[in-house]
Amino acid sequence: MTMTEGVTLYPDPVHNVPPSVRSDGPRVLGGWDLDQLELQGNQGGVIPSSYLSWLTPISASAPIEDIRAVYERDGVVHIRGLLDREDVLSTREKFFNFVSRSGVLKPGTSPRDAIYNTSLDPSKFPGPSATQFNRSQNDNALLDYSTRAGREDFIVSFSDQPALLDLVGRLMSWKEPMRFRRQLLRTNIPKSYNTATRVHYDQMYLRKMEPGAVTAWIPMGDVSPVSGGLLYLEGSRDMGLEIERSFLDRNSSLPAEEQVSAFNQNMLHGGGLTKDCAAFARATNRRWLVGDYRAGDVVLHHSCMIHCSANNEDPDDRIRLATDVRFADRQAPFDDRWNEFYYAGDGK
Ligand SMILES: O=C(O)CCC(=O)C(=O)O
Ligand SMILES: [Fe+2]
Repeated sequence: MTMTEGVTLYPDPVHNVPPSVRSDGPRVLGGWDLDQLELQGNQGGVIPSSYLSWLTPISASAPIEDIRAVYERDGVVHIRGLLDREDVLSTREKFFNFVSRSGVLKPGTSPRDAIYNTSLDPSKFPGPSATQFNRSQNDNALLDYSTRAGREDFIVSFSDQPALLDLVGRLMSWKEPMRFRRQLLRTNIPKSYNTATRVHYDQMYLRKMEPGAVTAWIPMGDVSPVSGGLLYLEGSRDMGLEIERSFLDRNSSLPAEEQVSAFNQNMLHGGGLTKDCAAFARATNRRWLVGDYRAGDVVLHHSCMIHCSANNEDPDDRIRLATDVRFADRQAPFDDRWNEFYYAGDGK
């Protein structure tokens, strides 16, 4: 692997994990042309379009065997229309009503649209992942209200809806599927740079359990390919597994608490593998899978699947809202750190 400046010293996965590059599908989907997109992650500039491919959705009404086949092959499955669209949009509305005291919404616009007040400096509203270390410097009213919203019944019951738990349980054939209480609500402000979700896999935050938890990433509103949705590195679950095994080796001489931390001395400061999505694609010779997400969709990914988010370049200045909720089998050992409500700087 070529080390590019800005890419952290993650263990080199190339020797042991053969790339499983998909055959090229269509470049144009739903009117969006991959070769015209100028997607950027947190750092590293525009991702060359040769490193982009589509994440294609499967209908929620498909047989569970088909959904499982995609999940097992790809480490991620984008399920179209699992949740009631109107319910998702009304939860989005309730959320933005709740946080509107922070002043982020453009005056005179509706909380359901959640149009950003562009007279404010977008760098003032970093989301939860920017605050792991420097709570005081990243303090902002939007994050405070978002964190409080995460404990409100309208969010907890949204995440607890049976359709989600039921699907994950059937997908994984777990004895007793459970949802972790900790969940993040991520407001990605349009045209805010160096704040997108860095390149990571979730297992680094779940080190008290074996890999295999499932994350449901839920867009709470439509998230078009330019509106800051998640990008998944194709065929990267096994790469993530292998990288994690190397980290566990490196961590083995650290104190027990440090070993399970995603922020120990062996990790990139602030967590993750790198902020440079373009360099990571080049270094691993894989493409980022781009989704066209709609309210009602749910994306399920394996805890070692590598992902990041793109900047939000929504043409209407809509704030991207998404939540990530995680599931495991209560009958197997799980990481109990995840059963507490999230608060900014909780270090997980
Ligand atoms: O919404 C994001 O930007 C990040 C979400 C994420 O990393 C996850 O759901 O695991
Ligand atoms: Fe993640």
